[in-house]
Amino acid sequence: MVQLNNPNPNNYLLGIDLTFKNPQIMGVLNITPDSFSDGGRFCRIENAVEQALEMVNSGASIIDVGGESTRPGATKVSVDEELERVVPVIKAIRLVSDVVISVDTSKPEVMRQAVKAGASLINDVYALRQPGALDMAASLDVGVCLMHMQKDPDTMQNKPDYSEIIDEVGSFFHERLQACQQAGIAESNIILDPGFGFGKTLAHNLKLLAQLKKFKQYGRPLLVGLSRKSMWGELLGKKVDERVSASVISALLAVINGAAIVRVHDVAETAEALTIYKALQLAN
Ligand code: 7PJ
Repeated sequence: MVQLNNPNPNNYLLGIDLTFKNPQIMGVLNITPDSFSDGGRFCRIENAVEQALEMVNSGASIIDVGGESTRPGATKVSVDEELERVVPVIKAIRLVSDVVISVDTSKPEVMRQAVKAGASLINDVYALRQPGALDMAASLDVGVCLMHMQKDPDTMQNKPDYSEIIDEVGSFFHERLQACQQAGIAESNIILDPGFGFGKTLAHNLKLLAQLKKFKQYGRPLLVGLSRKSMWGELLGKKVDERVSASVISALLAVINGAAIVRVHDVAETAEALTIYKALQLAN
């Protein structure tokens, strides 16, 4: 695997200590027309804020606001539509809470307006590979999560193929860290994510989780999203609404294996698991 010469020991980002000793919960807030009751625009925003506050009260320190689904086959959303979905919600959350707000987007203009509205982390499943994204992230000077994905959301689950997945994801991190450095993005702003389910088979996902610690050599906090993913459907034969246990158990395993942040839907349940984990660490 490619080694970085100077892994940056500074893991204090977004006002949070992002070491494995202090694992953080990122709560998922999807803003799509069908994700909230159909009571018009204001009702949608109010609903989203309520859901965000509930996640904060349950133990989330980051809320990830997303307006475009990245699931295979999901319809694409225009810049204007995505802006209309996420910007009012980010503004409204910012008015009532100082929680860290992350924007799940790959579009430079959405990054710009989301940060202006109060977001301080860009969560980009394309790892700033879309035109203009690197320069935009550099100019905004906020946190950036670089996620690994093989191919794109429409093609990624069509025979994912690696000669050595740990090496290939590691090389990708190395390449993106260099691209960020060249664009002028501070290394201390960067979080890395192996991208579970994004161009990976069940076997690939399991290997990444089992060997997650290897990615700590890059010296950056690791973010992991395993919540409700189809890999649990495949392994356990569970439908999406029956994957809470799998999600909580795998979030805990990810933290034990070095994740600094877990991106989850079931915040309260995950917080219980992490509270037990932290209590055990203190007792040791
Ligand atoms: C991830 C994500 C993930 C990061 C999604 C889903 C699919 N962002 N956005 N990592 N997954 N950073 O939640 O099932 O794993 S959307």
